[in-house]
Amino acid sequence: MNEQITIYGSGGNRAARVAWTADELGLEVSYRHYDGMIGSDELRRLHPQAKIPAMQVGDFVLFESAPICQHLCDITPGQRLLAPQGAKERSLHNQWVSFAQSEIEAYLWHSFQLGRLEIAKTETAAALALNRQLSGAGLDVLEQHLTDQQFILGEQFSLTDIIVGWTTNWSRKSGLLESRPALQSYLARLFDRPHVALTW
Ligand SMILES: N[C@@H](CCC(=O)N[C@@H](CS)C(=O)NCC(=O)O)C(=O)O
Repeated sequence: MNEQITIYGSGGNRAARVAWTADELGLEVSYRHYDGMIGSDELRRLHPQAKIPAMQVGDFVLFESAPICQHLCDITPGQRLLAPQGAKERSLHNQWVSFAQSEIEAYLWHSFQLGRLEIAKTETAAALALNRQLSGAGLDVLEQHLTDQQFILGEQFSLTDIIVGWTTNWSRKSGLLESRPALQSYLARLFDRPHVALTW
């Protein structure tokens, strides 16, 4: 691979998914991040909402953390993180990524946004409680799924764990894993990996 891969964003946010994927793949990428980058005109040229992460390779631009990670796997010969297009495992990967983002992460994100509002906590309490309940229902599915297997797709670590693991870790930070021991053990396994980019 001869074209420089530039990732916009770094740290424990969703850019961590991309950094972790690149490290697992042994890919050399460069990172661009500075105070004020989110929302900037420079970033808006890559991402219509000027959010992170985004990726640029020559004149090819991609945003959304999961597709960026998937692209990095797809362009890496011999990689073992993600099954090829058309394989059943690839569709299962898509299923769990979609599930984690829509049934768990969306509610965590909404609660985070409510926390940013300058209105009294009492005014957001009902919405926060509903978000806890709905994200909890998604987490219960993951908890059950991981009761008798090590990783999301079975016994082998995969890209699915990088993406869903990030959501699981945010759930932990949001106090949602206290009664979910299988997910706590799952996170411990992820934190044991040498390239882990999740933050405690
Ligand atoms: N679904 C997007 C979410 C992107 C996103 O919301 N990124 C956050 C950082 S984790 C961001 O840039 N937020 C800026 C803001 O909220 O103003 C992805 O997975 O990449």
